[in-house]
Amino acid sequence: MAYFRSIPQLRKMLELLSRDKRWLILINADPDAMASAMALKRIMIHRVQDVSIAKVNAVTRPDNLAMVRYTRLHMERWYPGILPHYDRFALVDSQPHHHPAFRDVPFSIIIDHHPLPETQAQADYVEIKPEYGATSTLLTEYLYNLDIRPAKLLATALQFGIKTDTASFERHFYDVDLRAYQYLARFADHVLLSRIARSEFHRRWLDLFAKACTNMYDIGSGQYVYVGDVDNPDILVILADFLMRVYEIRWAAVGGKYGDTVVIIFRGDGIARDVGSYASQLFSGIGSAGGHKSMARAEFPASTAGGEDMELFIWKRLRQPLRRPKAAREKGAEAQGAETQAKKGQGTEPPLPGDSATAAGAQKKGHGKP
Ligand SMILES: [Mn+2]
Repeated sequence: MAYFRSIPQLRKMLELLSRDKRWLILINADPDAMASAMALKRIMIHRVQDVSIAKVNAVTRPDNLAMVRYTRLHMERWYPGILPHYDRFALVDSQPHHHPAFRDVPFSIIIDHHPLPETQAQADYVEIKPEYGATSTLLTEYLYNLDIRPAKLLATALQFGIKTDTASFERHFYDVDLRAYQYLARFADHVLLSRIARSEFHRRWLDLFAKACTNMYDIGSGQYVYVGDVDNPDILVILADFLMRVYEIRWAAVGGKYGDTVVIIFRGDGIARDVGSYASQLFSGIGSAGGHKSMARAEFPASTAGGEDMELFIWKRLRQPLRRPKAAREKGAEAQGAETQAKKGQGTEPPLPGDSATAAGAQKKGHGKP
């Protein structure tokens, strides 16, 4: 049984490749785009005079940087004057309307899996398959159809492309993505793949991890931490996700200041507390806040605290009494504990780390009372 569909129209793509032409593959660099570009370059390399890859964005995520480093991927940086250095252009994992830099490029090849726009892009060879979870899946089919056995680094890159775009097969994936992933496993380096996928943090973030781990305050069944100034609010998401990997932590609120804005990221198991309604009840009055049961975010101007210590300002707010949903009233759920604590806690300082037993005690006493 063949692994993949046969693609007779691929011949049309090969006809576009000639030995006297210099090709540039343009991408908006993410793992799927980078792996797809590597695969297309592999298809082109012995058929054209020269082929390069150029990215229109900077790669900053540590796992993506790890992919670039370990697969020894060389990419040019796009600049307005780059086009005259090449004769032909290809676009993978994007369509011309996705980025201003792509708009006026006369593409010969476009291969993508994002939804189709109303007017489809024009090129000599276009294949856009929204029913694929990753462009890497498409390119794996191309390699298979062309009898090109992917080398170790290319196979690993393609696997990482599929893994990323399908969130490790937790969303938007199809049979063909699984088949491609499975096929690539024969050629890929599993140790390298997990090294890339697990390169999740930058070294400069470790100070914030240290701060987060040593400055946590118990709030009912959850944890609150404020890390101060951050150069990108994404680190707050990473910290909150990290805390949720600790068995004892049922929900977490991680706050930080980004410029003049205070951002608080909420993460939870979706059971102990609906963090979406929690965030929205406590913070929508002073900024924007909301989310769903297990993920939420609040943002407000730092000036709202009126000069009060921000860590304390947020802590007080997190302990304010909540309007309790009916279901929670019936169950005598956590909101009650929070109310009891808030009354007791008024005017007091946040408990020091290690002082958590007191808060937990208050929480326990709160349970079961009418
Ligand atoms: Mn993609």
